[in-house]
Amino acid sequence: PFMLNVIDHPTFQAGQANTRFIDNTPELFKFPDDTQQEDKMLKYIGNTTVNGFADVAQHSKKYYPDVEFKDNFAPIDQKIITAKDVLDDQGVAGLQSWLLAKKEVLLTDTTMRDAHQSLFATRMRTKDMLAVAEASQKALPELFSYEMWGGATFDVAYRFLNENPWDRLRKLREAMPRTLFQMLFRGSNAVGYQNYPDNVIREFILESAKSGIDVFRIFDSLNWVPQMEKSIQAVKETGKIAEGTICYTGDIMDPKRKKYSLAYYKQLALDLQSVGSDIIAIKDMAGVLKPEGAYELVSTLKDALDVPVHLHTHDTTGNGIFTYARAVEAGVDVVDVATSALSGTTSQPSMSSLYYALAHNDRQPNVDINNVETINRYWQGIRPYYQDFSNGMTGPQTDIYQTQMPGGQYSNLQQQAKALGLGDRWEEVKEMYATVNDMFGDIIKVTPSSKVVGDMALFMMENNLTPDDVYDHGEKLDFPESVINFFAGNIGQPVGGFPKKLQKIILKDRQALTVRPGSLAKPADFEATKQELAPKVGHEPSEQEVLSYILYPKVFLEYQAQHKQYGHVSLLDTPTFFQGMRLGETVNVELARGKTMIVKLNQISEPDVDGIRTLYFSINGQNQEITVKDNS
Ligand code: 3PY
Ligand code: ZN
Repeated sequence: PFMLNVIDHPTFQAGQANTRFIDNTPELFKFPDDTQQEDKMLKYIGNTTVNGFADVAQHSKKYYPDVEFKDNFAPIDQKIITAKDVLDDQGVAGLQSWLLAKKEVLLTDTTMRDAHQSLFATRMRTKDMLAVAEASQKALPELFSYEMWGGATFDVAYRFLNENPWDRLRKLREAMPRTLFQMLFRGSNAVGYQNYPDNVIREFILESAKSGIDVFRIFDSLNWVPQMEKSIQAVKETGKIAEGTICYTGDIMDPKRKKYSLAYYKQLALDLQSVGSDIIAIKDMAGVLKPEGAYELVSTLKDALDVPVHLHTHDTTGNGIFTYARAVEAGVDVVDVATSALSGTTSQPSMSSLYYALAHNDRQPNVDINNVETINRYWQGIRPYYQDFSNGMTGPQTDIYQTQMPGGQYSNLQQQAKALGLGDRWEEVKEMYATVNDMFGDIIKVTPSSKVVGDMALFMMENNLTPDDVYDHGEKLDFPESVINFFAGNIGQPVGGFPKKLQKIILKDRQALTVRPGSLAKPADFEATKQELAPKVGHEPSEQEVLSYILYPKVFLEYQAQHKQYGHVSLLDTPTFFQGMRLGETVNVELARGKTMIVKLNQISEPDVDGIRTLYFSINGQNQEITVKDNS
């Protein structure tokens, strides 16, 4: 097949194109690389059509939104100074003063990161973000920032979406140059689930800053300041914003729960400020911060700190807006919200709900609510694309106050449970999660410590173990790797130390660390890694590729192999990417500006004796067959 490049052609643009046009204009078909690209794309479509996509049901009809989104927004008014303008022109101190002087509460939009991580297992594709990126910047220039990178998006992009996360950052940056971009960074665990050497943490931050991140929300899964300090220092080298983070758990208003008290959080915030945080974030990852608790905590921090305070919650219990309203009264500077269609339950509270909740309040956010609604209609249109990954939560879950499971973990752990055949025992999994937390001594639960608790809960369920079984016969059990690592001190020291008895059972004869793991880790040798990687990828690896390989060697190489085989599948529309094609259907793939591949699926043969099916396509009107092994 060959590539049709008619859109840019002068004859076509002059409206004189007819069927003869193609025959008379052979120069349009000379794109040797495109042939390869097309073949790869067809292979992907064919394979997905025949064998489906992991965790996606075979739907007889594909869903597309009724109306295509059009960006009709005017350019940003000249009078408006965005937060990004302030940071770029006046630096971090300028931005801090600008924030502190604002009367209204500012907003971070988490739609492109935490919202989809928390609602549908982080599966949102770059294509669906890019379609609305430029419009969002024009529609909502008053927002503080967009959280659109980090957390689980990094590995999920490679692992499940066949996408390069660095490309996502670059493309969004191009589309939204006047918007602060924010990422979630797990301190010494970077965007992974384990500790990395200090020089890897530093390089990752430098490269992310260079590629477009402005605000680094840095947390540690055990609230251990030494684990955040190196990251904060690295951010300071870049002139970007270091948001040191306290992860909230427990209930400061409950006098019986002494471990995580108001005094504890206040001291933690002061410590984070003294190691260089430019903003302090309160990260209520499970959504257990109750309204009065929010009022007390924010009031206390606003009194104690010199830097702005940024609050993050999840709406799992249905109380998110109330919590924010009380935090706003207490003087919080910024809060995290998501577009309505991707808000609520395990995600953030809705941007437009908060806007209306604060009507007649002098701190009501300054946004154009009609624009908020217009952008939301886009997201409403595409949300059904991801239905198969959704956690199925249809209303508030107040049992979260007991289980304390982070919103960002909920749908991911559910997928893990399903994969182990425990899908229909989800309620029990949640109870076991709370039981394991008690066994571990009531720890802060957020990635990766939350994953340790989740892994242990699944392990106990799978093996029908009670806590007593673990205490009585633990020496005979092969505990999950992550659990052993946790008790060995490899992700840090929990508040109040490890429960000694359980630690002994899990570690057996192994010694536990009591110091910061990064202080012992051998620095990565970037040059040697580059040499090692080059033959594996077949080219000289970029800085970004070296970092990705260090963080996720296996995942990264698998992505490379997939990419070699299937090419730029991130260009496919999302329904086709997840569901392939239906007989008789036509799909357009825009390979580059004005270069569209028009794919029609005409027929699929029965499998032959080896299970091979032949798929008959036409590509831009030319017939083409491919064969696919049917794995069913
Ligand atoms: C992450 O680390 O990915 C989180 O969202 C934690 O809440
Ligand atoms: Zn979150």
